[in-house]
Amino acid sequence: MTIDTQAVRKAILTPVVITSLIVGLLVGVITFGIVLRPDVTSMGNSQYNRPYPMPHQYWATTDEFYMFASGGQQGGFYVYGIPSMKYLSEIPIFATDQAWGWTPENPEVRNMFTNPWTGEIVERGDTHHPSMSRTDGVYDGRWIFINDKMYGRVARVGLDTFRADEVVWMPNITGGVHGFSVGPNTELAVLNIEHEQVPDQVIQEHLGIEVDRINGPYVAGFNGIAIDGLPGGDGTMEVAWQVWGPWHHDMARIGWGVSDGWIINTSYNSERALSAVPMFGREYDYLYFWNIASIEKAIADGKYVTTEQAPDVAVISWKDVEVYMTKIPLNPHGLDISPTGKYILTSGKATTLIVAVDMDMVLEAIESSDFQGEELEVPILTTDSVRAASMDLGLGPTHIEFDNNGFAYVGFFVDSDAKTVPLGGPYIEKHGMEPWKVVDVLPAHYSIGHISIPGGDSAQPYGKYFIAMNKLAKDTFLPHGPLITESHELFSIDEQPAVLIDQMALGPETHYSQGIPVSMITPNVRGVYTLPAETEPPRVEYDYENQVTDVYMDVVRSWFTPDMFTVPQGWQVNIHMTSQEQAMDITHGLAVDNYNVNTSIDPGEIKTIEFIADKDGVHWFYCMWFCSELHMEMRGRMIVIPQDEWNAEYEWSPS
Ligand code: RUQ
Ligand code: CUA
Ligand code: CA
Repeated sequence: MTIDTQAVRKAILTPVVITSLIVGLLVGVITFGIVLRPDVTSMGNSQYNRPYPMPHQYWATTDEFYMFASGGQQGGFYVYGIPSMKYLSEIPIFATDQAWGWTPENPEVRNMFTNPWTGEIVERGDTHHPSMSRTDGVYDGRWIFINDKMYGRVARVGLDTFRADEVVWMPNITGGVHGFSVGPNTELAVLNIEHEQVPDQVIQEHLGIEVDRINGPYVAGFNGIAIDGLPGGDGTMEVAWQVWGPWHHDMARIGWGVSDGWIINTSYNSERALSAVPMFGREYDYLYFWNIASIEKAIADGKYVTTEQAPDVAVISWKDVEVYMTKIPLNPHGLDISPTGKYILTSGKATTLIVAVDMDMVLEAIESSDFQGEELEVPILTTDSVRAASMDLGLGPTHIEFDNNGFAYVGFFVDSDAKTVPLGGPYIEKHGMEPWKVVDVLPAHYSIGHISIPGGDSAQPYGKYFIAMNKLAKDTFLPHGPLITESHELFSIDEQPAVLIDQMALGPETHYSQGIPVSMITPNVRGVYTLPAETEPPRVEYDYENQVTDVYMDVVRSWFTPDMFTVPQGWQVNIHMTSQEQAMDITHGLAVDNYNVNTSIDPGEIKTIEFIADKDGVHWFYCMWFCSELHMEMRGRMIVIPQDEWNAEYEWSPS
C-alpha cells in the first residue's frame, strides 16, 4: 500500500488549521517575544555552522583529525575531533576511571597499576607527552604512547580499541620523568629523568659520583625503551638501558632525517641545583646530543652495570658514550625538531630568546672538533658554529611546532600568544620569505603551554590546523568554582594571518597533544569484539582449597546469567563475564552495591573482575549503563553467607 502524501497534506492543511496556526504564532510573538528571524537557518551562513540534528556519520564530512590530548592529572587521554572540537572519549591509563570502565577489579587493569617491584597498586598518574607510532618518521596510526611523569611509566594505547594495552615501569628511579619521544620507526623510545635521583650504590660507583642524600649533587639521565614496532611488530615495550650522568633532562627527542641516530635533550638545571632559585644560577643551560650507536656499542663492549632491581637493564655512564652539548638560553623548555630533522628549536623560559640549532652544523662541528671547552668531560660545541638563528620573540616561550609549509610556531605562556616564524635553509623554497622573522601572531586566551599541529612533530606535518592548549581559561566559560577548566583554541593556519575558529573547554590538564588524520584511524577502529564460536557456559564453581568462587556469567540485554550466586564470606570472587552482544554501542556494566566494584563490559568483550566477598548479606549487582528499555531490571544477587553458616547446600545450582 502506498500513501498519497499530497492528499494527506491537503486534508490536514485546511483553512481552519492555517488560520489557527497564524493566530497561535501571533499570540506567541506578543506573549513570549518570539522573534522570527528568517535570515538564520539551521545551516547558517558560515562554513563553521552545522546542521542539527547531525546526520548519520556526520563526522565524515566535518572532522579531519582525531586529537589525542594528554590529560595530565586526569591520568590518560582526552580525545576530540578537529575541526568540530567535539569531545569524543577519554582513554584512562594511570588512574581509575569507572566511566570508561577502567577499574582495578579487572586484573588486566590492576597489572598496569601494580608496581612490579613492590606490588603496590598505584591509581594516580600525570600524563605528559604522547608520541604516535611512526614509520620512516611519519605517523602510521598503530599506537600512541605516553609517559606518566609521576611514577616513571610509559603506556602503549592501541588506536583500534582506544585502550591501554601495556605499561612499563622504569627501574632504579623514584619517578619524576618528563620528556618522552618515540623514534622514527617505533623501534626505540626515550624517556628523560627530570627529577634528579640518589640511585643505588652500584650506579653511584659506576658513575664515580658519590651522592650525598641531603646535599647532592644528585644524578639523572634517561631511559631507552626498546619497542617491537617495526612493521609487523606487536608494539611490546621493554626497558633496554639507562644512561646516567651528572645532569637531569627535561624535554627529549629522537632525531630523524638530518638528526637521525641522535637523542637530543635539554636540561634546565645544568647548575645541578636542588631548589628553584639556584636552577636559574647561570645565564645558559645545555642542549645535549647523544649518539645512539655509541650507547649500543657501550653495551656490546660490556661497559655497563646492572642493579638488583633490574638485572636486565644496562646502566651506562655518560663517560662511556658519545655526547656533546651546546649552550642555549637559560632554563629551556621547548625542544622541537623541524620536519626534515635539520633544525632544533629551543627556548629559554626565563628569556625572550628562541634559538635554532642546525643539525648539519652540529655534525660538522663534531667532525672538526669545533669545541669551546668542556664540562664534566662533555665537549661544548661552539655556539656560533651550530646556531642558525637566535630570535628575540617574546616572553615566556614554551613549545614549538611545525607546519607543512616551512613555518615554525612558538607558544608563549606570558605573552599569551603564538608567533609564526619562517624557517631558513631548504625551507625558504617553500615559503619564499625572509627566515627567522615573525610573520604572524596568534592571540590565545590565555597562557599557552603546549601547541599542536597535526603531524607537527614528525617528518610529515599535515598542517591546516593549529591548537593552542591554554593553561588558563580565566573567564571564557560559565563560572564553575575556583577550579576552572582548561581551554583549547583552534586556529585555521591554511592562510596568514591565522584565523581563530573555535574555542573549547576541556578538563584538566593537557600537556602535549597529537592530531592524526581521521582516515588513518577510522578504518581500524573496533565497534565490537568478535565473540569466539564457543563461550564459557554460565555456571558457578567453588574451590574450597583456595577459597575462590568462580562465576561464569553471560551478559546480554537485559539480564545476567546467572543472576544469583552464593559465596562463603571472605572468599575471593572471580566473575568471568562474557558479553553476548554483537551490536555496536551496547556496553553493559556491573556494579555491586556496597562493594567498590564498578566496571563496564563492551559488546563481545570477555572480562574478569576479582574481589573479596568480605561483607555478608544479600548484595544486589546491577548494570549501570542504560542499555535497553529493561535496563533497570538488569540486576542480580550476590548472597554472601558467613563461613560458620555455610554448607554445600548453599552452593549455586543450575536449576
Ligand atoms: S610539558 S606544558 Cu611543557 Cu610536560 Cu607540560
Ligand atoms: Cu545492561 Cu543496563
Ligand atoms: Ca638553569
